Amino acid sequence: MTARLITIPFSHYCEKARWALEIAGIAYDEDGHLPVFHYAATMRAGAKRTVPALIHDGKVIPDSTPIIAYADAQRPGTLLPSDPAKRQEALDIEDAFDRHLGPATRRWLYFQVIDRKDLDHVLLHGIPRWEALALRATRPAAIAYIKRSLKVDAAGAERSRTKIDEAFQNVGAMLGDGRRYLVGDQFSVADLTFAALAAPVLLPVQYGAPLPQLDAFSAQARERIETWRRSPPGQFALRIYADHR
Ligand SMILES: N[C@@H](CCC(=O)N[C@@H](CS)C(=O)NCC(=O)O)C(=O)O
Repeated sequence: MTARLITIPFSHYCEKARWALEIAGIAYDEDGHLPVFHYAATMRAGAKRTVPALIHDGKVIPDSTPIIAYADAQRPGTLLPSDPAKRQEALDIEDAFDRHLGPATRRWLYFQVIDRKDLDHVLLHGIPRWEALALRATRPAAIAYIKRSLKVDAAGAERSRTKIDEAFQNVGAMLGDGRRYLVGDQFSVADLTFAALAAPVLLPVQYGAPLPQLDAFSAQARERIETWRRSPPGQFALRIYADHR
């Protein structure tokens, strides 16, 4: 039966899940919502507050990490290495990106674009029409809530920039030996997670939902994005997108 993936369409954790389901060949319908509006869908499904959440064959699978494990179980070896040591290494790398890189790229991007009404097409893609209409009235309160809860301010964006640089340095060090993939000699959850969670600052064209275009950013932010894109880890993530998305 077709699965249902509850998302905030532009969310990079949701991108992780979409990508994994597509690689594993699990057919799904995306049930996209605006931030905060998504609570009704996740609560109703009995998932956590956060998205993505997958509903399939009567099972509720919250969080991108179990969703990836679930996807791999349908087609073993496509996302998780079959060798136990390599599998653990890939899962540890995924966990580190989930905890550090994901929040940092999200906050950095939000800081650049959250007040930009001209970028509403990014927010409004793939959500119910009533939520788009409701956003007109709730926008100031919703933006204030996101800024407060995710610490979206200049100091937070600068801390996030440092964290992104650190994650890129770590990946750069791993790639220094000439490897083509982060773990072993084939694509795994580690590569997918790095590419998806770095996507908000690399803007790959293959991303599974609209992202702002490079020319929508300030000159300073554009320069940052171009620096990240040119770096070996940025090039690596863009290649992973081009070859595997
Ligand atoms: N560990 C979770 C993190 C997901 C996450 O942070 N999702 C955000 C959207 S990017 C969310 O649902 N935030 C709503 C909230 O925290 O209330 C995963 O990997 O799925």
